[in-house]
Amino acid sequence: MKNKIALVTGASSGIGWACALTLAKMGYDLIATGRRADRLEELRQALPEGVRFLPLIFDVRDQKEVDRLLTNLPSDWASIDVLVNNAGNAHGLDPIQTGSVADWDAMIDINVKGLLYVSKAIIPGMTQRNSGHIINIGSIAGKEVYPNGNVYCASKHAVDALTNGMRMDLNPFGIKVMGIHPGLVETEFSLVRFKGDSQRAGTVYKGYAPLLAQDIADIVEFALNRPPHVVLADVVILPTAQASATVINKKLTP
Ligand code: NDP
Ligand code: 8X3
Repeated sequence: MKNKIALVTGASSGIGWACALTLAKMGYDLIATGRRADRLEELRQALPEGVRFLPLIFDVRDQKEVDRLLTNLPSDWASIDVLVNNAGNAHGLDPIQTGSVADWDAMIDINVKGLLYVSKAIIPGMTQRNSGHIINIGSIAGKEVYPNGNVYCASKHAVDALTNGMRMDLNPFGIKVMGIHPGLVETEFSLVRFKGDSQRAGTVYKGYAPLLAQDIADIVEFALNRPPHVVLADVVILPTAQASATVINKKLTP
């Protein structure tokens, strides 16, 4: 029997990488996307032997390119069973009065519009087949707002709203739609947020045990292993040391 096919956006790093690897280990054929081709080649090397793998290099902001690549997949890749909308980042951590328009554009264009562009290309195949599972990676920042998080939080609130809206609209087709909303996960996220300042990025994860990207991939695996009548609609996952977006116990040693 033909393997199922999973597409993970932002698989070149962090949560997306861990999800991609986990899906491959679960036996899915894997489409992995990102802008960094070299990283996707590294991912290929890390996959179990024999996994069918299709790396696609594009910026999720480029709607024409997203559409061109994802609606013209080779026929043996076109029936996507699982879509993990993960690509995204925070850009900056500034009060609204001094925030950068370029950062705002990046977060809205990548985290919100990019997710929509990818979904728009993939959903028609799922509705045609009356099956599929969409997993949107939101954030605790999509459930709460924190100081200086303004536009990042808004973008992740949008992801939360879109996830719920997708679940409603796709309900007649039996398509499962899930949101996963992590707290602090140690990835390249803070390095991107602080524009390559590794010292500042490192402090975010000091003094407590943050989540690992694999913790999120484990939720994906659990969700996909539920029987057909069950969807995990909404999961918030935090490090034990984190009680909310702003309450983090940095004295709680693991
Ligand atoms: P990373 O920076 O490690 O990974 C981000 C991924 O997104 C990379 O693979 C990157 O690929 C991809 N990406 C970013 N911008 C674009 C773009 N314009 N076009 C295509 N791909 C893009 O961070 P995380 O793994 O932590 O982040 C993954 C998701 O998890 C994000 O949506 C983030 O908001 C969310 N999240 C993260 C948390 C954390 O604490 N780390 C907590 C809650 C949610 P490339 O650069 O190769 O394009
Ligand atoms: C990433 C988690 O708290 O840095 O979405 O916004 S947080």
